[in-house]
This record gives sequence, structure tokens and C-alpha cells, in this order.
Amino acid sequence: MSSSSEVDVVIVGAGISGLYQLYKVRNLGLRARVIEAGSGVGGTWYWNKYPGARCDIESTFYSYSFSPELEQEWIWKEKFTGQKEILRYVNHVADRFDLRKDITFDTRVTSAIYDESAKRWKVHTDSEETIGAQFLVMATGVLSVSKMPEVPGIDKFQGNSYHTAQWPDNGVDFTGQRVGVIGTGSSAVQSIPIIAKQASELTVFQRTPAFCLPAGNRPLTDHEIAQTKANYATLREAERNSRAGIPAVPTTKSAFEVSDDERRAKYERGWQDGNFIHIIQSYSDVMINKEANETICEFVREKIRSIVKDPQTAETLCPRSYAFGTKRVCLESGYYDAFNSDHVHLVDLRKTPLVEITASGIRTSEAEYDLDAIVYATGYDAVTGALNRIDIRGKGGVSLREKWSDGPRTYLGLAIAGFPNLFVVTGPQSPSVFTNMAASIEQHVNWIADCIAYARREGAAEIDASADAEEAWVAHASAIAESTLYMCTNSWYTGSNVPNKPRVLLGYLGGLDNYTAKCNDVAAKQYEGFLLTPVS
Ligand code: NA7
Repeated sequence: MSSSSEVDVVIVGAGISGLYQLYKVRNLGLRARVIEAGSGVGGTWYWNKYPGARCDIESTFYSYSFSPELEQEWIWKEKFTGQKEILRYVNHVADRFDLRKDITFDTRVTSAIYDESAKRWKVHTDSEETIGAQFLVMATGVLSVSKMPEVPGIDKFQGNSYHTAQWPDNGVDFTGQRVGVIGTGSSAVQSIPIIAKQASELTVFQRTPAFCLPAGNRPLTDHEIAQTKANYATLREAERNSRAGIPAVPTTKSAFEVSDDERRAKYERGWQDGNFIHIIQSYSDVMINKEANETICEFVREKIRSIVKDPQTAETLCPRSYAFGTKRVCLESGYYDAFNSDHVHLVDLRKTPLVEITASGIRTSEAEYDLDAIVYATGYDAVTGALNRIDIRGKGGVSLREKWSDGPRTYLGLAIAGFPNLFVVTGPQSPSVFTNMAASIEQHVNWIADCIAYARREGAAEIDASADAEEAWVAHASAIAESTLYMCTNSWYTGSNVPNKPRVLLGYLGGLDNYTAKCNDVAAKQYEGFLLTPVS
């Protein structure tokens, strides 16, 4: 039965972004509804229950900073937190701030249509509800639409198939099974060592090898936990003022201004620390100059050769076709070592491409592999995927899909010209994907809440990014992207993992610090680049 209701703000998604956005708009005294497709809170951490799922940012920084009380009462026990513990934390936050009462679970938003005369959004759900709201915040996440490979026969397989992003709640026991894993990104790198411990035979189908650093995950000592708690304010300040949402000392030195030994020692510290961001930021030119970047690539390749005993397998695992850091670097816990086991095999799909999935397994151009289970660790339609799934129509009935047919266009990654009163958390052309996501999320949500408060204070019915401001931001973001090595690599960062997706860098590379300064400046100048329409 259809129903309708009216609120001030609709928020789509109850992950880390959506929950905090709800908290913030409630504090403005606004009525809000959150619509969430899952049966619980957590977003990415709700869905990604695959074995070994773990955050690649240290727990000290991958958490909310808005509540000092929460920071003090919650204890992160490990250096890098696993999925279950993050989900426990997000559920704790939902309870502690009494957020659940405004969240509707198991419901998808199907369309959002802007009513120009009422200057309000009409949000439709798959449970036939229509919710009217002045503001619409898309907190749909960057890795929330999973992607299967474009290979024939997927439905023919008679064994069990799993995508890492839709893992069964009760887990999977692969004991005694012949398992195939397709993909070698972060999800595969994290799950393979665990699947290898159970499976009788594990075959990994690799198209592009990943650069991996050892996570070096370990329990935090009581002293470390106490130190973090005593210094949270300073740590958070450093986090916010950093390029990637993790405190780091920026350098203006080229990789070639130092000796080979000094350079290696720096990379070694990043390697030992499981800190790929420190390596990416180690020298000023490593992400813009191929030769400088190659010094990191070769450092990692040497490490791979030192871990993986079979020289042929080691070479196949060595990335060569792209620059370090231009695909998300993976943190591994026994990934490379897994290939030292006799029952773990590596298939190089560059040499013997995937032909089809058959009833009994996987066929490449060279061989047929009989399997009991296939794990698809084949990634996501990232950043724009979840937004484009919803039929979003702004002024003049223009659909967001049409507007973005040549690639996403936003102002600050937060607003879209012609789509008034709509905001995006972790949107395209925001720095989120290149940062500690938690730090970016808080910055975005705070800014959006302030902007909504401003519009209401000003008595505006509508606040819309101007086409000029959007144009300038897109040009600025793409000029930075073009000056780096990121655009040379096919990855989800550039949208090139999805057929026919426009090849555009989906994040902003100017740094979270500079980006925050720009956003603050826009706000200080009465939301420069936005057009306000008064209530008529
Ligand atoms: P990723 O990083 O996008 O990895 C997907 C993997 O799947 C990658 O190795 C792909 O190879 C591979 N893939 C995708 N399609 C195919 C086909 N058709 N054939 C063979 N191999 C294929 O996704 P993840 O889930 O691992 O990680 C996503 C993010 O989560 C990660 O970046 C972290 O931020 C956390 P390709 O590289 O395209 O050749």
C-alpha cells in the first residue's frame, strides 16, 4: 500500500556518513528520515562480511571525532580494525545517539524528483512510500554497488558462487573444497589467506597484480590506547590538517634528491608500518613522475621476490603495468606467503584470458579448472554507481544520469548545479577516496549541515550551485588529476573498471587540508558559488 510523509531532510544510506548526517541535522532541530537498503546500519561494513575484511586505515583515525565522550568510552583494540568490530562500533553509535528511530531499513530509494514549484524533493522508495523533503542528502557510499565480471556463463556454474560484497551472514566454510577466486584487489588480498587455510585447492585468477604492503596488524598495548585517548584532540587536529586524513609531515623533496639508501629506508618504514599513504607522500614527485614512482615499484617487487619462493609465481605477482598508488594499495596479512603453499595456484589471466564460467568451474584460453566454489572479488561500480542507480531528476526534469553521461560534474564534490537542495557525501571530485574516509566524511557532513542551517537562516527555499562554480571546480579537479600518474591507470579511481563508464578521476587530489580550506572559504563568503532563492 502506498503512503506519504513530509520531513525536512531525507538522507539516503545509514553507513558512517548517513548516521552522522542524521545526528547533525537533528541537532539543527530538523525532522529527518534515513532510508537504508540493508537490514542494519554500517553501509560498507554491513555488506562486506567476507573473511579477512579489515580497514586499511589505523583505528586511531578511522572513527568519528565529533564526540569526545565517544572517543573516550570506545576502545579500539587492534591497530587495524576488522569488519565485525567496526560494525559493532557503528551499531553502538546508532544506539548511543538514539539514531535508529529515524531510519527505515530494508528499503531502497528508487527515484528522487525535484518539484520546482514547491521547491522540495519527492523521494520514492521500493516500498511505495513517497517522502517529501526540502533537502536530500545522498550518503550512498563509494563502494556500495558491487560488480560482476563481464564473462559468459556465470549463471551456469553448479557450485556455490559468492561476491565478496554480498557475503552470507553466517560465513562460508570452504573446508575440503576446490575454490577459485577471481580478482586480486583488496577484497581478494584480504580473503585469500583465510580461504587458503580451509580449501583443499585454491586457484587465484589474476588479471592485474596489486601492490601490497604487510598490514602488520597487532593488538594495541594498554599504553598505546591510553596515549591515544590522552592525545585525541591533538591527533584529530593533525588528521584534519593533513593531505590524506592521516597525520604526516609533507615534503617538498624529490625522490632523486636523496641517496638510494635514504630513500629505501623511508620506504622500509612505510612497509614495516603498513602505511601506504606515507609511501605515497614520501617524496614530492612520486605520484607525478614515472621514474620517481618506479623507485617504489621496484622496492615492492624486491619484497615480493623475497617472500614468494617460486620465482615464476613471484614474477607473476609483481605489478609492472601501472604506477604504485594509482590503484588502491592493499594491506596484506599472509597474502604473498599463501602462494608458498602447494595447494595455492596462480593463473595469469593476461597470458591465458578468462573465456567462460562453465557448469563445473572456470575455463581460460588454456585450461579448464574444476571448482566447488567461485569467489568473485571483482570490485565495484565506485563513487557514482549508487547515485546513478537512483532516478534523480533536478530542475527542468533533467536526470542526473543524463547530466553525468560524460562523467560526473559537481561543485566541491558536495553539490550539483541544477539539483537544488541536494548534497552528496563523499561525492565525485571530493577528496574522500584518496583519504582516510572517516575524516572526509566528517568534514563533508559538517559542511552540509552548516550549509543547510545557513539556507534556513536566510529564509531560502532553494540553494543551488551555480553552473560557473561547478565548471570551475570540475576544471580545477581535472587539471590536478591530469598532472599526476593516476590518469594513466585503469582502476575504479578512474571508472575504467566498468564498461562504458566515462574515464574520469572520481576523486579530488588537491588534499583534504586544501579542500577543507576551500570549503571553509566558500562558507565564509556566504556560500560563494551558490544561488539562493527566497521563499515566494
Ligand atoms: P578492486 O580493487 O576493484 O579489485 C577488483 C579485482 O577484480 C581486480 O583485481 C580486477 O582486475 C579484478 N577483475 C574485475 N573484473 C575482472 C574480470 N572480468 N576478469 C578478471 N579479473 C577481474 O575491488 P576490491 O573489492 O578488491 O577492493 C575495492 C576497495 O575496497 C579497495 O580499493 C579498498 O579501498 C577497499 P583488474 O585490476 O581490473 O585487472
